[in-house]
Amino acid sequence: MLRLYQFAASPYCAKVRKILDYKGVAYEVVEVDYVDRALLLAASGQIMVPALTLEDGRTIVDSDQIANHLDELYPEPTIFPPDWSGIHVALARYFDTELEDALFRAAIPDLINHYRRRGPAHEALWRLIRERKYGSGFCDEMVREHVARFARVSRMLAPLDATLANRGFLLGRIGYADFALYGQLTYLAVSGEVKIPAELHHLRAFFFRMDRITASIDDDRVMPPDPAGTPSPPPENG
Ligand SMILES: N[C@@H](CCC(=O)N[C@@H](CS)C(=O)NCC(=O)O)C(=O)O
Repeated sequence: MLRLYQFAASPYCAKVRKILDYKGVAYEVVEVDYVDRALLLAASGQIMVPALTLEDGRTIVDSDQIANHLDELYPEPTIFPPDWSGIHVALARYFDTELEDALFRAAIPDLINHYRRRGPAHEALWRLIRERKYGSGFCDEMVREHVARFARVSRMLAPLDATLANRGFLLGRIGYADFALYGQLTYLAVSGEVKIPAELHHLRAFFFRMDRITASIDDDRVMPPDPAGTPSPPPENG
């Protein structure tokens, strides 16, 4: 069985989990302790997640690399629809960089609480790593600016909400960009409550639609109704 090393709050790990679910590949999750990454280091030779141990015993890292490997190893159903692969990759790159940066900043109060619940050493190390990267005082600054940071995220997400008004997935048929967007949106669910703004109801419906993907999706291609009562467009229309 495949083994996924993850941090529960990592958007890149959420992307990989959902791709595995979509492909119906069985896997087990190893929740890596933020302050003791010995198991991850032993398996992958480095200390970042996601890392995935394959059936042949190799462990691969980086969600893009993992996605490509999984599509080669388990080609059906593909996450790179023929002729649409390039645009999926380009969109996913934007979600995993620029959109990630904005969502991460908006999620900082919830991320601090997430790591605080795991203990003072977890919170302290998490903050230290962020402040080394973004400068001292960064985390508290993001907490103070939370309203503005959240408003910026809403503005960035609005065109995606509009895109999803008439289709189930970003480019019609489900593909890599949908998995990347879903992963990044999990930043807005770190607290357990889904905080995608209510006015972005197509995007909220998309999130729940992706959330419900299990190995059974490819068997019948039928989605259960969206929780908000929004009728689901057919999963494939393009
Ligand atoms: N480009 C990588 C990014 C992975 C990444 O940034 N992982 C974060 C968790 S979201 C991590 O392991 N950070 C190390 C740390 O927080 O110490 C990917 O797509 O997998």
